[in-house]
Formats: sequence, C-alpha cells, structure tokens
Amino acid sequence: MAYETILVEQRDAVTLITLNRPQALNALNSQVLADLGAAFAAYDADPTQHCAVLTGSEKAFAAGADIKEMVDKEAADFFLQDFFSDWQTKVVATRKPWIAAVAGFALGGGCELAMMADFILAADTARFGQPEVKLGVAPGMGGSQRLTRAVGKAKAMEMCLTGRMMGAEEAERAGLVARIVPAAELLDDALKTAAAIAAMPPMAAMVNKEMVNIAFETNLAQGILTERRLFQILTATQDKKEGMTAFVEKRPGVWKGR
Ligand code: CO8
Repeated sequence: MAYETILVEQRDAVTLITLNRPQALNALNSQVLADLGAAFAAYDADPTQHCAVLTGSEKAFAAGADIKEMVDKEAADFFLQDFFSDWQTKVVATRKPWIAAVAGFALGGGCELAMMADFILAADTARFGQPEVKLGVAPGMGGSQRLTRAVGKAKAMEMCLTGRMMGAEEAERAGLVARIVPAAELLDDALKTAAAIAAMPPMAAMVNKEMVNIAFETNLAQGILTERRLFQILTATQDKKEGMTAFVEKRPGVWKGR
C-alpha cells in the first residue's frame, strides 16, 4: 500500500515505519495519522509480522502536532471532530509490540507519539519536550498523563510548565527511555531489538505487552489477578508446550503462533 507521509518496509518479521515529512520535521497532521493508522492496522493483521519499529529522521522523530493545521481551527472544530482521539484508537490500540526509535526532536505530539510505543530507544541526540504551553495550549495526545507516569510529577510538571527539553541522558535516568544508543547505531539497534522480540512466541509477546500496559490502567491487586489469569490462558497454547519442551530438550523452540 502507498502512503503519503510515511515509508513502510518489511524486514523479515519486522515492520519498519519511517515518518517522512522532512520539510516539516515530521509534524503530525491528519494525513500522518491516517497513514500511521492504516500501517499499524496492516501490521497487526499480518501473520508474518511480529514486531514493528517507528522512527523519524536524524534531526527529528517528530516536532509535534502540525501547528499549521491547527492555527485556524476553533474550539468547536477540535471538540466536534474529537481532535486527536484517533491516536488512541488507531495507534495505541495496536496489539502487537512496537518500538519508537527516536533521534533528534520529539516534541509535543512527537513526544506523545513516542510514549505511545511499548518502549523508546533513544539516540544520544534525542530531545524530548512538551512545549505546548508556549503555544497557549497543553498536551492533547496523552502527554501530561504518560509523561507523568513515566518520569513522575516533578519532572513532568516542570517540562509541561516551562516547555524545556530533556536530553537523552536525563530521559534515560528518569525512566522515559529504555536505552540510549549512539545516533549512528540507532536504527540497526532498534531493528535488532525488534528482531529479537519477533523471534519470541508471538502470543506470549502480545500477552506480555498487554500485562505491562495493564499496570498503567489499574490497581495492584486487580493487575496481579489479571496477570495470573493471562498467564494461565497462555499455558493453553501450543507454543507453551513447545517452549518448555524445547528447553528440556536443549534445542531452540519452533513457534506456531498459537
Ligand atoms: N508543526 C508544523 N510545522 C512545523 C512544526 C510543527 N510542530 N515544527 C517544525 N515545523 C516546520 C517549520 O515551520 C519549518 O517549516 P518552514 O521552513 O516551512 O517554515 C520546518 O518545520 C523546519 O523548522 P524550523 O525552521 O523551525 O527548524 P529549527 O531547526 O530552526 O527548529 C524546532 C526546530 C525547535 C523543533 C522548531 O521547529 C520548533 O520549535 N517546532 C515546534 C515545536 C512545537 O511547539 N511542538 C508542539 C506542537 S503542539 C502539539 O504537538 C500538541 C498540541 C496539542 C493541542 C491540543 C489542542 C486540542
């Protein structure tokens, strides 16, 4: 399928999605959302694909929601179109694992998009920020919530109130990113990490993703109960039988994906 604002390629079992609006530092407009929604849906539906990487350019992962698209919109337009709601239903709803590989600016909606990923790998050039306050608005794609859960109230509040950017090292210390990689190695590292995930029993990977995400949505007792039930359901899969048998027989597992 041809997309206007992103590039999509398959590398074995890994789908690589690259934001491709260099003239606007990958600013996220409605077309980007439509393209990403379609690409993530295609990835989720493709039985040959088991992990995805979303990346941008060297200079910018994404410099935010497209300010030029929003400048003339009125409050009623945002409300009646439920502006930004499709990020939740079309991107966050992806059931298979995906990684954000971030170099350069990840600002506003760009930072929010990176935080929608299952985890972020950051180049040493990455810079994260929620500068919406400077535009007279506030995060609208989950930034105030996900950033606070990731780095805690003090840092999230400071970033949202001042709009200052956080560099890669600070982001790693604060728990926003899983790892920092030299910029030149970012894509290779992300693809290797994705390939390692894609080599896991696919249902187990999906359930692990769901379990960790549940930790953000619910209280501890409910989360632990849900984890135990999901674990018990996984034990009914053919891949559980194969995974444990392969361990005992000292050989690699061969997965059926069910
Ligand atoms: N939207 C549209 N165009 C953008 C954006 C953006 N977010 N960011 C950069 N661009 C464009 C520039 O306009 C410029 O285009 P042109 O050459 O046609 O003028 C081109 O990209 C290159 O940008 P710069 O010349 O500014 O590049 P610099 O290297 O000088 O600066 C920066 C890079 C610092 C990243 C700078 O571009 C910048 O500050 N960008 C805006 C960052 C920002 O404020 N992001 C937050 C946007 S708002 C948001 O994401 C969520 C809003 C939630 C609202 C909720 C309402 C309901």
